[in-house]
Order: sequence, then C-alpha cells, then structure tokens
Amino acid sequence: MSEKAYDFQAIETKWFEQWDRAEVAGQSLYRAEEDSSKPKYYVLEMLPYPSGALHIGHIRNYSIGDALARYMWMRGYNVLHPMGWDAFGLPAENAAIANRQPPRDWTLSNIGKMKRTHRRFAFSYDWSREVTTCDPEYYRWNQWFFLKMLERDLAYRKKALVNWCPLCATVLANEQVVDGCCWRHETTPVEQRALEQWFLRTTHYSEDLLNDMAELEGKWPARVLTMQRNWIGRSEGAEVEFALEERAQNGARPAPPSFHEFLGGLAAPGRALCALEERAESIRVFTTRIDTIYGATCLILAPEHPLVSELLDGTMRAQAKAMIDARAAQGPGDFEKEGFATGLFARNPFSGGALPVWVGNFVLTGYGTGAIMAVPAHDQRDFEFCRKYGLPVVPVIRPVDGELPDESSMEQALEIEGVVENSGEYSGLSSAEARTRMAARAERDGFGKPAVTFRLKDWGVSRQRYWGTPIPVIHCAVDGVVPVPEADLPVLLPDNVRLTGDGQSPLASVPEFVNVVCPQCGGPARRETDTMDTFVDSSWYFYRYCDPHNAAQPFDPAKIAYWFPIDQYIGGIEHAILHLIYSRFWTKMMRDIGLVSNAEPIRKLFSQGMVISEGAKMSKSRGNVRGADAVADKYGADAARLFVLFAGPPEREIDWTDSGIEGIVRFLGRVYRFVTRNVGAPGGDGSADRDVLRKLHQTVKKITEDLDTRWHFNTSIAAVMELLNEVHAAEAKISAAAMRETLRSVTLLLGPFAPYMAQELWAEQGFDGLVFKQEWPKFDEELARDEGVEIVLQVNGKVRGRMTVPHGTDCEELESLARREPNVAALLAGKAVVKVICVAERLVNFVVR
Ligand code: ANZ
Ligand code: ZN
Repeated sequence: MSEKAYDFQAIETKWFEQWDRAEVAGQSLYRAEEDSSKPKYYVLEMLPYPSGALHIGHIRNYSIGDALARYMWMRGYNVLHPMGWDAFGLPAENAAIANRQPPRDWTLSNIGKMKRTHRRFAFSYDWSREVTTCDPEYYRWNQWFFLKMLERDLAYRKKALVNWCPLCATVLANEQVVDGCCWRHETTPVEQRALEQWFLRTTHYSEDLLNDMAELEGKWPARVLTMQRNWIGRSEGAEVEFALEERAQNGARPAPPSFHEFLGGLAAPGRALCALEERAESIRVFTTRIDTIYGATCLILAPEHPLVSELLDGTMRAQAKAMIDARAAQGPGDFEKEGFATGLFARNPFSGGALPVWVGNFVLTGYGTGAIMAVPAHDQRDFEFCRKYGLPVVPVIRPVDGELPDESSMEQALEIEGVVENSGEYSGLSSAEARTRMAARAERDGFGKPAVTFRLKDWGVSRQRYWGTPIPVIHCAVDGVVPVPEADLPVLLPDNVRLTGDGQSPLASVPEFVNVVCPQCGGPARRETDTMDTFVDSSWYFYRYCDPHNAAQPFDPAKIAYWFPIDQYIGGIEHAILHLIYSRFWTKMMRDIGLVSNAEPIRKLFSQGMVISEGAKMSKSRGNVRGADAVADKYGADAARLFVLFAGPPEREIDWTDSGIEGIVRFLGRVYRFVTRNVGAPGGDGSADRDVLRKLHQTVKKITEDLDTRWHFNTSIAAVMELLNEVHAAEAKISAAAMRETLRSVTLLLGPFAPYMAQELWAEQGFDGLVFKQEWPKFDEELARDEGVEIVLQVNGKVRGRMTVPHGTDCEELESLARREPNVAALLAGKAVVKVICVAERLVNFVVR
C-alpha cells in the first residue's frame, strides 16, 4: 500500500452514506439487543431542546457519551444509547408568534436539522428508540401519570402567585420577567396574581429524596449532591404554639407591657401579664433554637400568613399586601427589613411573657409555619429587625467559658451554641440539652413538638401556555374537578391554534377544545386550559427509551427491571437541581405505583464542563457560537470530536480555538499517512519490535484503565499521540508482524474517539465489520511492564558490569548512574577519564588513562 493524504471529507462522506443507508433501511447499527445474555450498559446524554442547531458545546456532551458507548460495546456489553427531543416549551411558541409558523412545524423541522447533524457526527444512537416529547404517543403518558397522582393525592390544586403583566393581561414565565418588568413592556412592573394552579407533591418524598442520596455518594459529583441537599434543606427543630391574648372588648388593644413587665414575665413562668382571657387562636412557629425561647421578644408573621386576613383590619391588610407586592417586585437578594405591629399579643408558653405580634417582610410563607419567634440577641435577622423598631433584645445564651453579653452594648447577634441562662429551670443547661428537654416539655404539655421542616416545595406544574401537555381534567359546575377518564387519553393538543401573544390563554380560545361534556354528570363542562411544565417531560423520558412504542402502558416494567438504573448519565451542571430532583421524584412515585423497583433512576452522573469560545461563553449576541456543522465542514467530524475530548479533562471548561483543532487535524493526517504507507509493507529487521510492542501494550493498558475509572479522554488521546511518535521514530526497524499488530491496535484504540478515521483504517487493513463491534485490544501485563533497559558498562572497551535503567534515560544521566556502579567506580578511582562513549539504551564506555 502506498501513503495517502488525509481527505476527511471523502472519508467521512463515504462512511456516512454507508451507515446512513443502513439506518434508513431500519437496520440501525447501534441497536440495543432485546434479549441478551450480555451484561447491560445504559449510557445516556441529556436530550436537547430542539432549538434548531447543535453547537460545539452539545458536541462535547455527546462525544463523551459516544466514546463511552463505543468502548462498552467493544468490551462486550449490551449497550443502550438512545437520543430524543425535549420538544415542548416556550421558544417554539415565541418563534411561532414571530414567524407565523405553527409550533409543531417549527419544532419538527428543527428536530430534522439537528438529527442530521447527530448522524453526521456518527453518534451511536439507537434511533429506533427515538422519543419526541411533543408526540401524543409520549405525552399521553404524562397525562396518565398525572391521573395516577391525582388518585393518590400527589397532584392537587391551590391558589398560588403567578407573574402577571397588566398590559399583556397574561401570566408570564419567570424568564419573561426582566428586572421586575414585563419583557415586552419594559416599564410595566409585573404584578403577582393568585391563580388556581396544579401542584405535584414533591414534598411527600422530601425524606426519601434526602436519604437515598447516600446511595449516590461518590457516584454523582459532590457539588451536585450538595446543591440537592441544600435545595431539599432539611432542618430539625421544634414547633411551638403561642396562645393569642384576647383583644379588649371594645376593640381597643391592650397596652403593650413595659419592659419591666416584660422581663417580669420572663422571670416568672406561667404568670399572666394581662388579665385577659385567652382565645382559642394561637400562633405556631418553627424554630431550630427552642433553647433561646426565653429570649424571644416578639412574634413575626409572614405577610401572607392566614391570621393577617383573619384578625387584622383593612389598613393593616393593605399594608401586608403592599409588602407582598414590593417583595415580589424585588425578587431575591438582600432587602431592607420592614414590619409593623399588629397590636396583638401572644403568650410565651415557657416564660409566660406576652409578646407583641408583628408582620415582617423577611418571614417567608411556605417555610416552617410562616411565623417566627424573634430572638434578636441570637439571630442576626431578628437583631436587625428589633433594633430598627426599638424592640427589646434579651440575651439568654452565653459562651461556655464566657459571660452573658450586655444587651446595651451588643452590635450584632451572638449566634452561638452555649449555656442557657435566664431561662427558668433550664438555666445552666447546654443549648443541646435545653433543646431536647424543652421540646419534650412542649410535647408533654401539648403546646408543641419536635419538628422537621424542609425547604423543598411542591412542584407547581401549571403553565398558561399552548405548547405543552394538556392537563387532563375537566371543570364541571356540578362535580367540580373531574379527571378525564383514562380511556379518553390522550387529551390531544389542538393544532391551528391562533397564537397572537396578545394575552389570551391560547387553549381557552379554542371552543372545540374547551367545551366538553362532564364525564360524571353529562352536563356541559370546561376543559382545563393550562398545560404542564416541560420539566414533566424530562422527568421520565429515559424510561420510555426502554420501551418506546408501547401503546398500552408507559413501558413494560420487565424492560425497566433489565435496563435500570441508568449506568451513566451525562449532562450540564445547569441541570444539577431541578431536572434531577424531578427525575428522582418521578422514580419514587412510579415505584409507589408499582411500575419500577429501583428507588433511584441514575447510578452515575457526570457533569461535563462548558465549551467557551475565544474566552467567553458562546452566545448569539457575541457572535462566537461555534455551530457543529460549520466546524465539521471545515475540519471534519472526527477532528471536532477529538478536539472536545482532547482540549482538557472532561469536567473542566475548555476554550475553542482554531489553532487547537488545526493541531488535531494534523495529528489525524499523520496517523492516516502512517497507517496507509505501512499496510502491507515488507517491514524492517525487527530490531525495534521489543520496544515498540512494549510501548503499544503500555498504551493499551493506560487507555483501558483511563476509560474504566477516570475518563481522562485527554490523556488517553495524548497516549495515542505519544505511541505514534515512538513508532514513527522506529518505523524502518519494525518487522511486518509487529507493524500489523501495532496498526490494528492503534485503529481499535481510536475507535471510541474518531469513528470515521478508525473505520477507514480498519478497511484499509483489509478487515471487515464495524470497528465498535470488534473486541477491545487486550494488553499483556508482562509486556506492558516497564522493566527498564539493560545497559552494558565498559571501561576501555572491556565489559565490567551491567545496570538496568528506565527507558529513555539520556546520556548525561546514564553517565552519572554508571559512575556510581561499584565496579566502575573502583576502576575509575584515581584515573583520568578522557572520553565517555554513550549509546542510549545500550552501553556506556569510559575511556581512561
Ligand atoms: C428562633 C431562633 C433563634 C432561630 C435563634 C434561629 C436562631 P433554618 O436553619 O434555615 O431551617 N425561620 C423559621 N421559619 C421561618 C420563615 N418562614 N421565614 C424566615 N425565617 C424563618 O432556619 C430556621 C430558623 O429560621 C428558625 O429558628 C427561625 O428562627 C427562622 F437564635 O427561631 B429561629
Ligand atoms: Zn359534572
């Protein structure tokens, strides 16, 4: 054979056409086996949103998954490697408004384009399992799951705040709120409106979601686990009930106690401060520091707290409402603490003191009980609030080896665990001990209990949008909310819906969709017009891949039992929280329905780093987006794949540079020319065989171990480059047999990373079949061991000894090692060395006088 130039276009086109013909004929090359005796391996990359084009960041994600899939095939696994489309969502709707193209058409045409790119890159997907979430065959199961959750009280409806633009007269998604204003009306502040919304009870699984993370330890990135832990946010503490004091008869409020009365109350537990009768109402607070309860100086309600509307007058209700609006407009982040006194008082069940009840903007609704006891001496937020409004600060915790701080000189809260003081019978106890005893006492006396609270909230899934899964319920004036009977699924999303963006909820304007007959009473009823959050689609799509065409169930549980859990999931860190929490929730729900037996969907998770371009995140506005097709046109798909794997460790950010990929193209050219000129060549004398084969087996060993454990694709590829350099240098001295083994192995080693090149070289060597269906090369431990090389030691040309040194030891180093050999050292003693003759890897000869 004679050397050929590397023409990636010709090579990639040739194999693409050949492989694509098989694909079109329905003989997917990468089909997972249904009934296999091989061990299974499920490798998955996060499915893309069909925005229209893949960029080089996507290519990185898929190249990692693809390398792994191909490698596992070569290692003899039955590999499942599917791909699909997260096809519902707002961009399709916006594009439709902008170009008057129906969302379905826009989405499907984008999918077509992106799939072509996927194929061109030769990603090894089993396309017979493709899942498109906007397909009724898929989303009907979203609806089915929704009904199952409704039956189990895991789906429910409640009023919740949504973003509302008064000019659009419509609900806005969070991402449509820009600096507190509507994205289309930049000077119109977004309001919060309470609408009936559907929720999924993720909080039912708070404890499970947290505890089952033990199983993921070491298999998921630590920072993802930390983010999830914080998101779930378990806090242990106690709930305590503070009885409300009765209002004075004529509506006048009792005068607040003087500070001395207040302290008197503290000092004498149980003593009533005001001679007022207690009413049944009370305020329940959640605290993690019940040990500080003698230092509580007021109670603070969230402005949304039910007592605000129950007990307060119109002026105060309006004040609370203004607080809610201001906070919503403000969004997260630091804000000035504000509050007002309600005139109500509540009794501290431990000290008996009467505490004023306030409303405060920093108390959150939906966390704990939505009310707190403020302990300004020991909680910084409370300290700031109480100082601002002149409320007393009462220290009750001292450092173990220190004094109780002096209230008047405190400049900030003393947030410590310590020894409890001024706390009646609990004085002198450690914080921890006091907490246990106080919680027990609260429980015994019926005014509280130990309690756990979670930051995790239920998942609001209602979207006032068109392009999503219709929520399968019907509203009837007689029967209320009526589930759509299972037999009537799917509730089809109507086509040809006018999307004007003028503020009308799109489905509400389709009478054929809205007007239905109530399944229970047969009377006229209205269909729900909200659609589901698209995170629903991505919460279980990977189960559907296992049985994608099942028309009777979401999937056959037996198939899940074989394939699950996913062995390796690969995706961006931006999905560390929501997508993965929802997926874990969905699995637990399906387990409780009896569909799956695994508690967790994903055994191992990998979050790849971003690809930036010229030092900046890729974005349209910067004009530095590297489209996958443009890169493949210019450099080839193999080069693009190798680049994203080679440019750095896979978890790190890498920078796209033209010079970087040009280097990769040169490397591929060298490989190609080397192999083509040596295939069938007569071969050299074999004097380099031993060294070359050692290097080859070392390389196979290194790459195998890298792929099994560390995924250092970059160092794996570097090892192939290094091997090639060495073989190149010894080219003329390699026997034909050793050359054959070397070329074959190098080809297989490249298989997972550069599939076109590998396939071409495979064929050039006269082999049949697909590279990824070949067995991964084995290495000979013995050969791979670097036992070093034996060097002959001479003095004046006479052999005086031998020594073993590492391969590649240079002459300078050889000389100094040789001088230290005892025999040589003895012979050199007292003599003048006139010359040192050194042949690397062979001998050192000292010429002496
Ligand atoms: C009294 C107290 C004294 C508190 C003290 C802390 C320190 P984590 O750990 O985050 O769960 N809290 C309770 N519900 C709240 C709500 N809805 N909005 C704002 N704050 C709330 O925090 C629990 C603590 O946060 C609770 O313990 C409560 O303040 C406050 F020296 O009670 B603590
Ligand atoms: Zn009815």
